[in-house]
Amino acid sequence: MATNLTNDSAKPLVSTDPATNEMVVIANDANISTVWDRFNAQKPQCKFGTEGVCCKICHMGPCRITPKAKLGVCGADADTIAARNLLREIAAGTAAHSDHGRMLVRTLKMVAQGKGSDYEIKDPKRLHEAAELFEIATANRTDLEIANDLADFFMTQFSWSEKPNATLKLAPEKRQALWEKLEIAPSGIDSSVVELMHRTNIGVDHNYRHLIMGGLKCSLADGWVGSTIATTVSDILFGTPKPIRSRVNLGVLSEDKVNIIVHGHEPTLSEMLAVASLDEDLLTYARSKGAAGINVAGICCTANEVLMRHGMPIVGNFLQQELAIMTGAVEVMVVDVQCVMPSLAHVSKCFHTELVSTSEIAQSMGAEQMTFDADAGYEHACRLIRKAIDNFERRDKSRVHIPKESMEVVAGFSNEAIYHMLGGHFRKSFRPLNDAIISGRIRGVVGVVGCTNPKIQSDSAHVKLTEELIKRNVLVLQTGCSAIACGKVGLLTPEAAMLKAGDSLREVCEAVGIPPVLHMGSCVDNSRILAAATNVLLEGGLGEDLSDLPVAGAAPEWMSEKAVAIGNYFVASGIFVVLGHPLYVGGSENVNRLLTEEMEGITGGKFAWEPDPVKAADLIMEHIEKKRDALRINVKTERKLFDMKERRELQ
Ligand code: NFS
Repeated sequence: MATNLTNDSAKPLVSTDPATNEMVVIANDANISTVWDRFNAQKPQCKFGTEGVCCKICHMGPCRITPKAKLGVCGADADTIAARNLLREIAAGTAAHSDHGRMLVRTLKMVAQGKGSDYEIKDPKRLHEAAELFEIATANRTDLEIANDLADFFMTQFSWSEKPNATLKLAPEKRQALWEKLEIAPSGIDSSVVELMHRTNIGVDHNYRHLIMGGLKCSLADGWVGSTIATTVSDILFGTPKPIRSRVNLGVLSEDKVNIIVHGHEPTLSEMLAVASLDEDLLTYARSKGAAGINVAGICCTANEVLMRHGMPIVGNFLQQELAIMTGAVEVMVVDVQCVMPSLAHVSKCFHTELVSTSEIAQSMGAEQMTFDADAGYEHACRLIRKAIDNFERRDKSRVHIPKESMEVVAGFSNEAIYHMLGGHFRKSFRPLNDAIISGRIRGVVGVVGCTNPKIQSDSAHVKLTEELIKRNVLVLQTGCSAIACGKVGLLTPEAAMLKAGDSLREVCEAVGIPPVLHMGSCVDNSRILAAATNVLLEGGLGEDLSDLPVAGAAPEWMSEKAVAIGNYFVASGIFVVLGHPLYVGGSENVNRLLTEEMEGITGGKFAWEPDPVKAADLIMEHIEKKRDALRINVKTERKLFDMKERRELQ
């Protein structure tokens, strides 16, 4: 039952995206509840939870810290409780990204063993580069032999080892040394997650500082290990992304084609669906049922994966998943893991949409379970498409309502693609970018990433912050739902973004041939942002460690535990991170101070909480200019105003 709906004129709009707002009205009229209704029904949200001082780690509780009861039953204070709660979020986020990575390694292994014949090594160059990096023999060996060893090697990165994780060596040497000195270099992904679960158990680690450092260690196992592995293996199996054009927003759904939405995170099945949607037999079958074709489009990070590699359109970001079904034009929604709302089953029952759950570890009540078998990936994809075609006849045309909005985007800026665009095709080089940063034409580089969240007007902060940054001559790197938000307003078309960029950023972008906002992929692809920062550093002239760089990260509308892990691995990597709303640590002054102030003296990175995107941009610029000053690249030159004669001479 829909209650307290927004989008009547008296209430603020739920989003800055007109397509989203339009669909919320449709939901209201149809009396179908949305994420915003449920959010309103939850108000006021629990203050103890928000402040991180509710503890239910043991069954003497639950305990809540108040001015009257400053200790939990066991004696834990607000610092211990807030830190422990944060660590458990980091563990969950790390587990999610890394298990996604593990699934991909399993697929790589399968391919290497000659099973899963529908998959192949799409990017042998990336395979060889990765193998050489990790000292796997390549000479006189087939790609499959190399892939087999690489898969085995990646698998070893999950369990505990006496040595730090091998992929940490992708970080700058000085950073690796700092991690070792701080004793936060992880030595296994699974073991790091287990260690956090152990340390936060009743009666184990009680020192909030020690706990937080433990959290950073686990987060590094996410960013520099699990997510890095996920990105690398995806590139090897499915191809390293190159710039590609497509469209984004609900308007990409088709009135006359069979619409199939892929939603979730693992690209293994969606890759096959993208390929199978071009199958002539299936297209003929679709036509025989009165459809004009087959339209596969995505939501959340699966969308980013198939966008970057196949140019498949994106239906929307996290908060648009229910609305997509409410268009009445979706035959099948295929879901796997992460960011899939349990409410989808209910919404799909109100329409003809079939919700199909495909992961062996994730089921939805009310969804049909068709567990994906990568060994027969293509056949599985064909079965799903046939199911969608059969369902097309059940579509009630009178209930179809597809908003017209869809925007052109260019995505697919992997580091390899950026190298290529910077002219470093023959010699890998980030030189033009570094020169632009050193000369001040580009002030710095900022990753704007993360989710959408009903606590914030959807898309508004992503778009505003990105616009503010490019206006101030900052190059923006994007992933996840943030990239989708900016895509919807045209910020991912180089042409439109150029118009909004500051003069000197625009000139550089035009000269080197990159747009001012670069879509780098899904959320596990935040590992690409770490790699980009490392590439800039290695190119020289901008310091010796990531913490020296004029860079920052921001997640203005985040909501997931995965975002918590990401924020922490950026901070552990020496990067300043601005979140649009705080982590659940406000109830502990000490933990809050450690994360937002003292951490800068420890890792070189720290957090700030700032809901106002313009103020967030101010904070980021202040940080960037501080770093530029420290690098002594902020040589102040008198600004000279030229008269016409001088201008002509210049030209
Ligand atoms: Ni990231 Fe990608 Fe989106 Fe947030 Fe969810 S889809 S993994 S967690 S909501 S950005």
